Amino acid sequence: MATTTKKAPAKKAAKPAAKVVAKAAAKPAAKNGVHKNGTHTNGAAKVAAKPAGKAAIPAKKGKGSFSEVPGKYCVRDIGLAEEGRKLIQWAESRMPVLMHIRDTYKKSQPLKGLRLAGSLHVTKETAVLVETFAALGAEVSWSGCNPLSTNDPVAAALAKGGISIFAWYGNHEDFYWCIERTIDLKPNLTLDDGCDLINTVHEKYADYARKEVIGGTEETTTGVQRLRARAAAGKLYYPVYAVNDAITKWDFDNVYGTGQSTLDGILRATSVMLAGKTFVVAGHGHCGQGVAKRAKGMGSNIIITEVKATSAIKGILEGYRVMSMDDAAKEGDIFCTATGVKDIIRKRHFLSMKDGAIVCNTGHYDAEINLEELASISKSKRTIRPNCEEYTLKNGNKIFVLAEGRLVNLAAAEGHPSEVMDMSFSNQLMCHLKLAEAYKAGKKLPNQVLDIDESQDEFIAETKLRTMGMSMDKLTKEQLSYINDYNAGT
Ligand code: RBV
Repeated sequence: MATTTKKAPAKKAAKPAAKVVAKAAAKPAAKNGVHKNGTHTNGAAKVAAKPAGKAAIPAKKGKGSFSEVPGKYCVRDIGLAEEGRKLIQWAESRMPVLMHIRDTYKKSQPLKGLRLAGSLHVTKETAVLVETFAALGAEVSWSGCNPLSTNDPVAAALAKGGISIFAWYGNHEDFYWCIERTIDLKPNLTLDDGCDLINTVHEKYADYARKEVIGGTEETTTGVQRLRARAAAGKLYYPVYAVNDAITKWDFDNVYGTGQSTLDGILRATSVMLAGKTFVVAGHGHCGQGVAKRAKGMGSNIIITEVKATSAIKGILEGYRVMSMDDAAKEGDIFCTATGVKDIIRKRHFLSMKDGAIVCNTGHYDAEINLEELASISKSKRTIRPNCEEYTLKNGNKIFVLAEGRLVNLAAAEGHPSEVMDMSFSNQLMCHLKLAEAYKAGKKLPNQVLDIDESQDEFIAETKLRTMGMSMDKLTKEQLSYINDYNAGT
């Protein structure tokens, strides 16, 4: 396969770009406390380097039984650890790039002395990332980034393996409690998926964010949008890499990962036949493109709704129909939102839908389908099967909502496959290596949303290809000078 990029391909990159030299210990622990008895101390008091003691931790609201060691972990059932360990091993065997980086750096311990808090879906793939951070020397604390996306066995395995983790499936009441517990570790690196951790650190512990946090990363489109808004308002207090915007993330994870895992979620929650159905995809960005492609592959007839003309044209040229949601609402059998915008499906749409329509969302937040308005026009609601709720409208029609309108691919299935998360999470890891490297070299990065270097994408893509056993062509000297020759013509 020939490469036709503008630039010559990078030299064989056997090592990731970041050259982090391990030091015995980084800076001493934070002087300005994040917490003292659960409140921000505004830098006045000296606080312990360890997480707050049992007495200082506020009570959870969540009911049911937990396995908990205060200040260390809170998961649903530590007894599930063995089951979770097998899932993690399964993912490891399908994430060769991440494992390669782990092997490359585990001796030099580039993250030693650093404390990293993460808020990202607790899946088997995430566990491989978390354990890689720990293998490279970081002290890690973790929480989920969605109430319905934690895999309890995986969370148990991480806890049993010594990771400080606060996460369980169905965590509606204590979502921010868990994030706060990860901040108890006094992180100097943060890793987000959707900005909930960054927002908490910035809004509640601004002084701490300014003084003690070296930098962070953000995994997803919605989170990057929020970060850019924060930076534009002058309210971003430390540098954050937009991992989502790496080519090796969003051209693959967002398209193929979302495409497959969203259909997986819909099928696990409904088991409906997709062939012959009219499948409405709201939003034809990277995620929507993935969903539409895969639904078409299963025989559905696709309708796209869009606000952006170029994305709408892409839909038309794929052979789909494009129309407003007002029109699509009357035709669809299955609706999936992938926009990152709120109120995509609302009352008037539900009222014009067919009896039996299925509605779900694969955007990061649960704001895309207005369930309050659906409830207001319904006379009853019941659960049909896991992640599938039937609303009976006052007009007698039934509408089925999957996974409470939350990310259907993570709530009703297992998120994206390991093979694609391999590249996304390698980007995460490499960005943190860069943050650590800059910090240890005494270099201050700007408090901005930072782009991903081309060399990082090239390294990850080339390593991925190699692990897939693929070969590539290389431009010859003559080809290189040909493509750079402005005089070459017919
Ligand atoms: N996502 N993670 C997984 N299996 O761990 N699956 C999906 C997993 C991430 C994905 O990168 C996307 O940007 C984000 O979830 C949306 O919250």
